[in-house]
Amino acid sequence: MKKYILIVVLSILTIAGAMAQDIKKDVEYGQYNGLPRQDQAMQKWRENRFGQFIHWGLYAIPGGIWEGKTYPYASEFLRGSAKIATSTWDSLIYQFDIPKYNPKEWAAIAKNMGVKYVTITTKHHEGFCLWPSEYTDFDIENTPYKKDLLREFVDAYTAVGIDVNFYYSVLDWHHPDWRYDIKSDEDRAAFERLKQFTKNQLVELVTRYPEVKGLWFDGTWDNSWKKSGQFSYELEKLLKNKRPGLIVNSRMRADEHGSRHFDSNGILMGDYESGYERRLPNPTDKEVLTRDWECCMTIPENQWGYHKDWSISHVKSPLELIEMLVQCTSQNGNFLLNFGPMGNGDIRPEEREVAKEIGEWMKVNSEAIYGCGPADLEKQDWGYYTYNEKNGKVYMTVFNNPVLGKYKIRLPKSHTLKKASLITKQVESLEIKQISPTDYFIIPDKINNKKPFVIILEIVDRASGKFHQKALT
Ligand code: FHN
Repeated sequence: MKKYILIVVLSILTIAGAMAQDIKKDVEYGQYNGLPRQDQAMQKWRENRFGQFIHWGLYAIPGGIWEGKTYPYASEFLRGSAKIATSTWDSLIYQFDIPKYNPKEWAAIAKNMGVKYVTITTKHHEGFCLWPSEYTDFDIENTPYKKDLLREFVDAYTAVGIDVNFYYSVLDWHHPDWRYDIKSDEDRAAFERLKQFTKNQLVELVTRYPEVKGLWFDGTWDNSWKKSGQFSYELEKLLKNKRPGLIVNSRMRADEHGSRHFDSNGILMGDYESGYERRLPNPTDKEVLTRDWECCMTIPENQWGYHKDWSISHVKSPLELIEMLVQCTSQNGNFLLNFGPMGNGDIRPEEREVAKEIGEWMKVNSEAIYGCGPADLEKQDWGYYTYNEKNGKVYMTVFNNPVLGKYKIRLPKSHTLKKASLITKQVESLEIKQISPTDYFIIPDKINNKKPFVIILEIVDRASGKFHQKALT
């Protein structure tokens, strides 16, 4: 008898649990424009695939070292790691002389690396503004440099055809009205002022620099911002009205219940997901294919701003970074690779080298990246498939060489592999052997593969003879 009672109770609990999952919360201040966005600006963002992130601020001056001591934690957090008083930190503004700052050279380095967009920190958590802001004195105008470095930056990158986006930290260690939480009327009043300041600065940015394509929000994880769901919704609306086509990341938003990135019903907010920081999805994760997303990545372990000592953590090689870029593309994501310019305005030699090597690879293989996305084919161990919807071609970028010396491809039965060729010799065909109704080997002749390389596949539907179409499987 007891057993039956237990079964009945468990069944009731299971049904109740399932019903609870179906219950939707009312969300008024969630997703603003409906996803996925298909307008031209968003399509361009998607096709770009590869971007450069730039973290530059006062933290570049000490570069992770304070009074002779090296602090291994992220250099842009040195103020906290070394327990430096706000007034001491803020006085670094008088040392922000940047004799080596050459935005045209920065843009040339980025262009040669193959990026199509850049995202620069206009204001990081320390509160220092790279542009002359009407709303604070803690800005470029009060440095020895004085000039609007952001204008020079926007002009240089725009001139070489790289889309410019602005990173903006809502969290502000300099501003007296910043609150981590709102626990009193005084907090509420202060944070209202901070919200007004934030709004003013953002409107100022999109007005002063009409070239800006997107805003990349950060420092939005504290309770104070999570309690500002309606405000961030209205801010998104205001900014998008001022600058049609503007693209914002999911970090900008919380809904009115305090849920970040995704609203209380699991719907993405902003225009793309920006939660992949220094990590990538599992390469076989299909869930990410359903949305736009971006991974931002550091070259060392966790340094965004300039740190003088890169020996304290693993520094990723260009090949590791290329693999991340390809993986992102294969899973419908963009890859944003970070650079931390030095306190004098120069780009450190290690970053120049990374940019050069990635650029050399991109010059040969970027056809497998730009405008590409997932291929809907079963992932194989040699690397990643990417697919260009416009030309119908599938690209396989090989990172791991099988000891068999041949690369396995698995297609749906409805399709057949018509041709395989190296991206570098597209007129010549590689040998193909079909080994089952679905499986093929591509047998390379001689491939000089010290670097990842790309094979282009022409896959056709047996019935129509047409190129590979999305949603094959
Ligand atoms: O704390 C920051 C960090 O310095 C850096 O700006 C990254 C970039 O995604 N965002 C924050 C941590 O999430």
